[in-house]
Amino acid sequence: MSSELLAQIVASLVAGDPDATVDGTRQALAAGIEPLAIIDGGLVPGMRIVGEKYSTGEYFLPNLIVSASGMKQAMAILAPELKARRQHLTSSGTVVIGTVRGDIHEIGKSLVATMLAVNGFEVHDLGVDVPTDAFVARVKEAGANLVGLSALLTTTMHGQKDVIDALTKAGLRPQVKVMVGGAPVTRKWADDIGADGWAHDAVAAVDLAIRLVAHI
Ligand code: B1M
Repeated sequence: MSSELLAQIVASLVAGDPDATVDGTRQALAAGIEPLAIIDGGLVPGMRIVGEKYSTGEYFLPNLIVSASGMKQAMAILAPELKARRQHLTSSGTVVIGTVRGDIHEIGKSLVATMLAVNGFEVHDLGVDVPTDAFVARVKEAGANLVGLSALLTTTMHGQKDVIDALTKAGLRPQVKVMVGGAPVTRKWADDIGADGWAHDAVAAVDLAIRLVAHI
């Protein structure tokens, strides 16, 4: 019974049916399945399959967005349940992420944030148009070991360098890795501004994040 419900959740994510993901999550909770088991046995494997299909070109961006939305809605249902049971996800690392100052493009950054959360990162999503100092302050507050900087405009990309410089100035650079991304951002730009890594999409960002925190 419980494995069937979890399989349904996996299938709903792969099918890109957020309503079914939400229904399946509610049914699983009602059947007494622990929230962590729903995440580990339903949501995470489902999103992994979606990510793999995206990487191989079988799925496209809209598939990723729709499935991520289902995952996000399901996580919103499970978060208070986890809290009530005092269960915690094993954290792969703590990441502070946002779209840099002057830039309000949200979708790609949120996709990356969701995929990181799905893969066990504690994610502090600061949103869009984030002032440089806000990244620094939250890294200190959260004890983050990773910062993710998104920029979609050629005119705001330099905001990524500003954050890296500010982290250096605050003495935080040795304890935190920085990854950058966004449509105009390239590996060369990442190297030029002293970032630790660049990812071209949300799936690659998860792989990169895991590699970066392993080398701190
Ligand atoms: Co804007 N916009 N936009 N826009 N917009 C672009 C980026 C643009 C390329 C369109 C174009 O002209 N062809 C162009 C930029 C040109 C340039 O600088 N080279 C542009 C412009 C000019 C503007 C305005 C200046 C327009 C104006 O007002 N004159 C204005 C700027 C506002 C501002 O930010 N200050 C503006 C506004 C907007 C909207 C508000 C209307 C809207 C955003 C809505 C929202 O986010 N809530 C919008 C949109 C939707 C776009 C396009 C059409 C789509 C962006 C998107 O969401 N893509 C975009 C054209 C395009 O990119 N083809 C465009 C889907 C998303 C999933 O992909 O964000 O690339 P993306 O994220 C990917 C990867 O890049 C990567 O992973 C994601 C998932 O695969 N990634 C990371 C992203 N962040 C990452 C971080 C990482 C790692 C990977 O590590 C931390």
